[in-house]
Amino acid sequence: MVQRSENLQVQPGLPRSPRVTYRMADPGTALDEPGTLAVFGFGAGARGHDGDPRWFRVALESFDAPAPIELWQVDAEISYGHHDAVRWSSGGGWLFAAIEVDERDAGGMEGAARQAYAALRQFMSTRSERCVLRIWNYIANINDGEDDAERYKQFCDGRAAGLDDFFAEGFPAATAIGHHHDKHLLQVYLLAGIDTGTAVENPRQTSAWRYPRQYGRTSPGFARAMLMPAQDALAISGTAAVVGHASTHEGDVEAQLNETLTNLEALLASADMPAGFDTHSPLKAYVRHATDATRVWEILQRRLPGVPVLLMHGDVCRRELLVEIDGWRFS
Ligand code: 3EB
Repeated sequence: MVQRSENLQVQPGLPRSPRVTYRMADPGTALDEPGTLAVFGFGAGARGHDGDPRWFRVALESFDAPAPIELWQVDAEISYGHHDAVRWSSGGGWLFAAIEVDERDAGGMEGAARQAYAALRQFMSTRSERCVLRIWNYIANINDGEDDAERYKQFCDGRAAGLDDFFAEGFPAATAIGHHHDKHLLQVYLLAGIDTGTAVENPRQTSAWRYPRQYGRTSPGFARAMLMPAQDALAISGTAAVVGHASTHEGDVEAQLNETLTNLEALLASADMPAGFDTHSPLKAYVRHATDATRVWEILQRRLPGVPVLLMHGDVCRRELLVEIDGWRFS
C-alpha cells in the first residue's frame, strides 16, 4: 500500500500530471494547441506531421475506424527537438521522449532493445526531468521464437543491458505489446518528470522483477502502476490475467478479461484510488485475435460504461494471454 495519512490528497506544489485524452481530430490541429506535449496516431493509416518530434505513430492498428488520436497536454510552453536518434518535447517539468530502432541496424531484437534503452538513458542524462514514470514498448512479432529465444525474452535481455543501472532506484510503469506493422521496428516512448512518483504493486500479482526463471533469463523490469508526483493520477501498466506469476484462463478471452478487470480494481485499491474508472480515465485494451474484438468491446461497454477505451490489435507478451489493458486513472 502507498503510505499516506488518510485518503488520496493531491499534493500542492508539485506539477499537475499531463492531461491524457482521446479525440477525433486532425493531429496538426492538436499539435498547434498550446501546451501539447505529444500526439499519437494509431495504425498505418494515421497521418500526422512527421517533421514534428511530438507526433508519434504507434505501430498498432485500432479496431476503431477511423481511430482517434491521443493527446498529452500540459499548462506550459513546450520546447521540442531531436537528440541523436531520440525525439523529445518538454514543458512544465514534463518530458516526452521517443525512439524507433530498426533491428537490422542493431543486430536483431536484443541489440535493438539495448540500443534504444542506452540512447534514452544517455539522452535523459542531459535533462532535468530525470524521473521516468511511464514507458511504452511496441515490439514486432513479440512471441516468435521458443523459450529463451522468444523475442520478448530477447527484448527483456536487451532492455536490461541498455538500462544498466538507470532504474536502480525503482522501475517505472510500462507496457510491452507486440505489433505486426514492420517486422524490424522497435518503438519505445516515455513520460518523465522532475519529481519522483510512487511505484504501486498489485497484491494479487508477483512483482514482475521477481518472476521465476521460467519466464526468461531477465525478469521484466516494470512496476504495476505509478502514482504521479502530485498524486493526481495513476499510470497503469499493461495488466493481464496474471495471478501470482501464472497466466490464468488459458483459451478463454472473456474469463481473462474479467480477471484483468479484477487486477485493475486491486491496483486502484492498492494505490488508495477510488474504485472504478470514469470518463476521464483513458484506457487501451490490446486484443490478440481480431475475432475477439467485438466480444471484448461488448464486455467493456457493460463493465466500464462511459470510460474511453481504445481497442487495439496487439499481442500480449505471453502467447497464452489474449487481452491486456493499460491506461490512466485521474483522481
Ligand atoms: C505481465 O503481467 C504482462 O515487459 O514491460 C506487462 C507490462 C507485461 C509491461 C514489460 C510486460 C511488461 O507480466 C506483461
